[in-house]
Amino acid sequence: IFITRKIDDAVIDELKKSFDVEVWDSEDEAVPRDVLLKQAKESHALLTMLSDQIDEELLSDAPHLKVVANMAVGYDNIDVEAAEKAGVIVTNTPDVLTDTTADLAFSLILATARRIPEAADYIKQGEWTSWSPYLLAGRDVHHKTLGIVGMGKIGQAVAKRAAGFDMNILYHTRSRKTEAEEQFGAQYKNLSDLLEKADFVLVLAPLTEETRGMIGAEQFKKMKDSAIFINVGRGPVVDEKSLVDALRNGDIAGAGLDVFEKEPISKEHPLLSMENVVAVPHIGSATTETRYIMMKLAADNIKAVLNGEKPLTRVTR
Ligand code: 8YV
Repeated sequence: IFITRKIDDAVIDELKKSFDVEVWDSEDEAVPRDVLLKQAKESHALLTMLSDQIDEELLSDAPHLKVVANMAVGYDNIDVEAAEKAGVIVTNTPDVLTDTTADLAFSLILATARRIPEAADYIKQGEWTSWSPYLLAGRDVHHKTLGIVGMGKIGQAVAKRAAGFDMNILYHTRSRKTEAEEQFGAQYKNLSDLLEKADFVLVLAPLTEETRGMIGAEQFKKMKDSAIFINVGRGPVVDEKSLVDALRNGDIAGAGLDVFEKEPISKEHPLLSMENVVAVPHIGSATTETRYIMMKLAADNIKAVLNGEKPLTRVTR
């Protein structure tokens, strides 16, 4: 088994009881491509991260490979069709990160609307020397309209949170989610209607051929100029240049971003110097509790496949 990042020792030790395990011994540096290719050639299983590209080139020269266990719910880094052809099982980590990621999405809504990072900075810089009525005045979240684009499990968990804030919830997704309609009063809308009506537009869609570039100049133009745009799905679902333009032109009021077209985003990127942007480095599922459960689930998937059992959370097309 090759693990492409240093993960929790307890998870590694558990695997070591039954298998030969090698770990790319870095917490913050992705495994270099040549090392990954070499390991794929020799391994029966790979425990991978979003930063590892599992493509045709790798899969065509991995004669022993049986399973790729991605430590993420998304798997846009993996060519699932090529894996299927190569007889390699792909697994992901759904469900275990749903609430954690929904918490982060809602935090970004609140942080952006109430200008929390700006306000925290203001006080730490010693700028709070007097009071004024509109000092760091933000926008209300409660009773506003939230439009969720991509209503999977995380979207529905955000809807639950939004209902607690008395928000009006709209959603757009591939198939109707009647449970969310019944439980949280969410209303299904076509994308255009949702964009026109929402005070907060939250993108949670996965990256697929259909969703790539789904939110661009035309979509930002449809949003209210008071709208706050949040992306906790995947960067390339949004045309980032159009997002920058929309923020510069005042087509929208602000943005809260956990994901970017290119990650890590460069320090010079215009989004990072905008006052009305709250940016965080893809930390949707990053709590110690949830990351441990994700590692464990990825390892358990590998264990199952190598023991000839059914994986717990297999990705199917
Ligand atoms: C990951 C994610 O943070 O699960 C996903 O699809 O985007 C995140 O949970 C992460 O990048 C770990 O690979």
